[in-house]
Amino acid sequence: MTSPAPVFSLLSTYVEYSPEEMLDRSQAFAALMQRRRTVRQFSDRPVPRAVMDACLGAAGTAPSGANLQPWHFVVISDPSTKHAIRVAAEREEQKFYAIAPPEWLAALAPLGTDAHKPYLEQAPYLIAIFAQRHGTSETGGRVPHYYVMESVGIATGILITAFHHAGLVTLTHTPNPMGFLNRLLDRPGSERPVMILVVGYPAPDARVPQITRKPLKDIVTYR
Ligand code: IYR
Repeated sequence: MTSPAPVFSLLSTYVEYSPEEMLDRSQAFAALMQRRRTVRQFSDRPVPRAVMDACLGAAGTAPSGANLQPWHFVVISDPSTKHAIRVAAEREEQKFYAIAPPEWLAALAPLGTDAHKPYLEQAPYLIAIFAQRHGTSETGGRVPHYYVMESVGIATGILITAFHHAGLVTLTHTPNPMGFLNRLLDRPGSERPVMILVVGYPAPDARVPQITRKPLKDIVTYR
């Protein structure tokens, strides 16, 4: 198999900051991220489609295995599709909460979650995130993908960050199992549903659990 020679151009998009500015920027960004909270009570206020496009465009810049970009985002605003997703997700979640191991339920207890998922209908947008296990060539053949879950995880992290930066809130929701998303959203079996990202404004009275983040010393080792 012959591969085309790589084509390079000069790195023209890089911007260097002075050490002071670099410190300012990194600290301001860390402070911005410290304000991010996962929210489970959403307003039904609409969110402009152009904001969705911009945040999804940011997610699409994620690095990926061999730059094959093995992700697909289905953005759902249609009320009947949201309703169908809520019904299917709550059905799975009722089973999950009934049979989940006690230690799993104990770990979840501080978050106050249950099988009731009204936000799946209240929030203006749900994004079903799919990982493409393989791609398809123009002739219908299978194109292998590499580091699929890592790539989709990075893209999802950028997406969550982009929404937070834009002034919206998100919830990473993972009904288990999620195969119903392929059926409801007409996605092929080669795509694995990874999660539903719920996006919108918080409800005016939204409450979040009092939880803490590990300090740097517990998550970082310099050597
Ligand atoms: N998927 C369920 C349970 C759940 C599991 C974990 I791990 C969480 O961090 C949160 C919830 C639900 O969405 O309720």
